[in-house]
Amino acid sequence: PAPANPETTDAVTDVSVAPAATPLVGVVMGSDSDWNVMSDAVQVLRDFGVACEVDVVSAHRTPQKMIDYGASARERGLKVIIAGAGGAAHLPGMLAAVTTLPVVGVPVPLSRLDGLDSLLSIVQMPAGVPVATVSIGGAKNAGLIAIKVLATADDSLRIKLDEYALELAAQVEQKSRDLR
Ligand code: RP5
Repeated sequence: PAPANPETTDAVTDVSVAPAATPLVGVVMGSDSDWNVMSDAVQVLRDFGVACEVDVVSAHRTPQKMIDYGASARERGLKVIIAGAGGAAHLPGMLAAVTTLPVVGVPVPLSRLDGLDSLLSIVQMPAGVPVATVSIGGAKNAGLIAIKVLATADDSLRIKLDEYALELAAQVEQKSRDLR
């Protein structure tokens, strides 16, 4: 069974999604088994206070749901879609084919081939149908890309991103001091 709502499933109790606000980012994955990777995207969105929706949408097992999801995403108010899948990972590309929203693809590593199959399936899109592909398992960066897209029209998010960058730099400096 798919974790359509992360607040209601045991596997995802460590991440909650603000239910009240209109979701700006759709986080979808090909299987509930992708959640361990994709929860990183939801976590960073939550950390920045960005409302998102989470669903399992399979290009192969629920193709009509996938098309409906992509085709309705903009009118439902989403600004960015983050799509993760593993193996023959067609979900991000197929969503990109049916929406004008930016799609960020997350290659999910499976036990065989270590995610290289997922990466190549997602990154090798034909010209005209782009998917912004992050690294294998890079769901956190997918969330940050979505936040950066939203920040182009939201100064409060831009300020949070500036603070985030400062914090990253401070962490590096602290680790450097610890080494010395
Ligand atoms: C892909 O197949 C999913 O994105 C998942 O990464 C992979 C395996 O799915 P399960 O067999 O675990 O449901 O479509």
